[in-house]
This record gives sequence, structure tokens and C-alpha cells, in this order.
Amino acid sequence: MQLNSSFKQSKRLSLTTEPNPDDGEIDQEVIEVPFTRPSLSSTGEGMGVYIGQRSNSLAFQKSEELQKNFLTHQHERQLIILQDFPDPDALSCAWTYQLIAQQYDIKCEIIYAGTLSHQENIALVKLTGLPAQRWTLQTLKSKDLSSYQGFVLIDNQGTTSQLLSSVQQAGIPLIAVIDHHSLQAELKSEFVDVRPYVRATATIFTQYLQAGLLTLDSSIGQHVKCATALMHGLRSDTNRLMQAQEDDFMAAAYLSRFYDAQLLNAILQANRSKRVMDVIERSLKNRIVQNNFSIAGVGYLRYDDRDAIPQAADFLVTEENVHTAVVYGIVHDEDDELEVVIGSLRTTKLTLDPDEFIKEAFGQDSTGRFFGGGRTSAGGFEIPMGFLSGSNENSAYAKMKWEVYDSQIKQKLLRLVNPKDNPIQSE
Ligand SMILES: [Mn+2]
Repeated sequence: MQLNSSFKQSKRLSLTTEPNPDDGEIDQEVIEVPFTRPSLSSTGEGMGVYIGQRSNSLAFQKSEELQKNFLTHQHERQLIILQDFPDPDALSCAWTYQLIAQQYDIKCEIIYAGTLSHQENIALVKLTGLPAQRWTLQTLKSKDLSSYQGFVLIDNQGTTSQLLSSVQQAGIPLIAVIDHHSLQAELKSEFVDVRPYVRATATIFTQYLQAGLLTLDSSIGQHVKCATALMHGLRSDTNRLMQAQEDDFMAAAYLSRFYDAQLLNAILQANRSKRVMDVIERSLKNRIVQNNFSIAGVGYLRYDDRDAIPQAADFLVTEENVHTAVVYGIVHDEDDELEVVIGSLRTTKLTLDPDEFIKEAFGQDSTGRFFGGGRTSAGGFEIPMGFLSGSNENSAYAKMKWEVYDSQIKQKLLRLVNPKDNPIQSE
């Protein structure tokens, strides 16, 4: 069930034994105990409502147990080991664990040995800032493993990670296993929460959140991003909720209070290369927001990746309080040593005419041709760099050139964005 065909890397999982939904396992696994409020929960809010009646007692019991485990490991450092090709379920849960652990001054590093091969995984990590690191066996050798007092397996049981044996050989104890694959082997772990009848580990982690292990707050950006990541993990392991069961739906319902639908949408638009994601990341990092305009220069990019610029603008315009985004960069064609500044504008503001805006901002060349124009809600521009093209092997020159173009474009845009001397009404 967790093996979604869209996640090819999952094929490498050996954890494929799936419970038969008809074998009654679900009811056998869960002890029916009347709902009682645990001492654990500080928020408790909505718990009885949002966690399926069948499993709430187990979810509570495990949350309480996990909290005790955190308490005994305060101020320590832990490694969270994911499968070599981690999927959104694994990544989002590892991040949630890290955030919960922080409250106990436990510092966790989220590591995997392979790659983020799927577009959506790359998108997830880049767009949410999810703190996962790739550690190869080589990396492991360069680390002082004695500084870690424990390791944790999330959404796997160690059978899909190259890192496991080295970490075990270093004598680091296994602190927790939290997974929804069938039990692979008896694991010597302090804490075990393996629930094969749950469709996503993200459901288990959401239940921990509901039980009060971490109080999500919509005004904290990281919480919103983490909730979005969990929603993505939950959706991708349940084939967009089509295979979700009551617990998974309840978890999704809870996450719906906190997640960012637009961010999730951006993550799901996954037909993007890694280089495109890098450009979007740069646009996020470099953007300046003024008077509801978001402006971002992304530096140099290859000709093949020029489509990343409109995609970045599409993404930036989804930010709260932004109605117009302009993203630009220097696109170079290696063969011809040709360079051109390419920019895109996206707006949701009905009274802003992209064509007029771009023509006003950048004007015309010596032959009277405008550098760009637009249509409803979108526009673009191209400024040839002529004599200044090429010679980028001299990095100081390349940097200087970018800085000049970057400041000139910003000056021209900000002249219009700034209402003081704004010839086009933009509010
Ligand atoms: Mn999973």
C-alpha cells in the first residue's frame, strides 16, 4: 500500500510485506480501551475527535512512551537514519521527530546514503527547507560518531540503509523505531512503534502531534512547512488518500488546520529538474518583497533551464501578501557565448497590466523595440547583453557583471513599485 507506483525508488525497499486488509489484523492489533485523557497532553484539543476511536488508546500510549524516552535522552545527539532513497513519508516524519526532540534539547541529524531521486522529493526538501543530509559511507568515515548517543529509524527498520551497519559497529544504540512496514526482525530498540496496518508513518507522527508531543502553531513558518510535508507524506503513501483509512483521514483532517495548500501544490508540480528547483530555491532566497511585489534575481543559468524563471515567478506569486512577482537571471548559451537577461512577471492583481508595467520599467532599445511585454497576469522581458557577453571563466568578472545587471533591473522595477513616484497605479 505504501508502494506508490509514482515512487520508483520504493522498489528498492525490501519492506514489502503488506498486511492483507481482510485478515482482521487491524482489530487484533488494537486493544479496545475506553478513551482516557493522558497526563501527557498539554493541548489534548480535538484528540478524541480526530484520532479514530479504534486506535486512539494505542496512539496515546505510544505518545506517552515516546515522551518518556525523550526525557531520558535530554541534551543528547541522535542520528535519524532514513532509507537510502527516502520518500516524502520518511522525510516529513524525520523532520517532525527532529522538531519534537528539540524541545528536550536533543539535536538530531536526518541522514540518508542514496539520493533524492524523485522530483517531488527534491521539491519537498528544497521548498520546505527540510533539513535532511546525504551522508555516504565516505561521509560517515569523516564523522566523529562518538558524539552521537543514539540513532533512530523512521519509516524503515534499517534494512534499506547502507548506513546501518557502520552506525551499529560504532556502538551507537538504537533508541527508536517508528514505522508502518511489517516488522522485519526483532530490533533491540528502547522504543518501538511499528504499526503495519497504518498506511503512512505520517499518520503515526500526526497522532503524536495531536497527543501533544508538539503543539503546532500556524504562525510559526517551520510548523506550517512541517505540516505541509506531513500532508505530502501522508498523501503520497496512500495514493493521494485513495487508499487511506480512517486514521489516515483523521490525521489529514488535523493537518489541514496547519498546512499550506499552495506550498503543497508547488511541491506536487514535480516535472521539474533539480536545476530548476535550484533556481526556484535561489529565487526564494534572493527575493525582496516591497509593496506586495516580490523581486528576485537568480544569477546565471543555462539555456536549457531558462524555463525555471517563469516557474520561479509562478511560485513566488503564491506567497501571502504578494500580488506580483518578477524573477530574472542571465541565461547563457555556452556554444555561442551569447548571453541575455531573461525575466518573467506574474501577477494576480487585476488592475496591473503586465505589458504596460514591463514596457514602462525597461523601455526600448535603440531601434525602438521594447525589451518585453505581456498579457493578462503574465509578462516577460529579454535584454541582450551584447558586448558584455561571455568571459565568465573569470569569476570575478562574471560576479561583477551579474551585480551590475541585478542592481540596474532592481532600480528600474523599484521605481514603479515604490508608490511615491509611481507612474502606474499599483495601489
Ligand atoms: Mn511510508
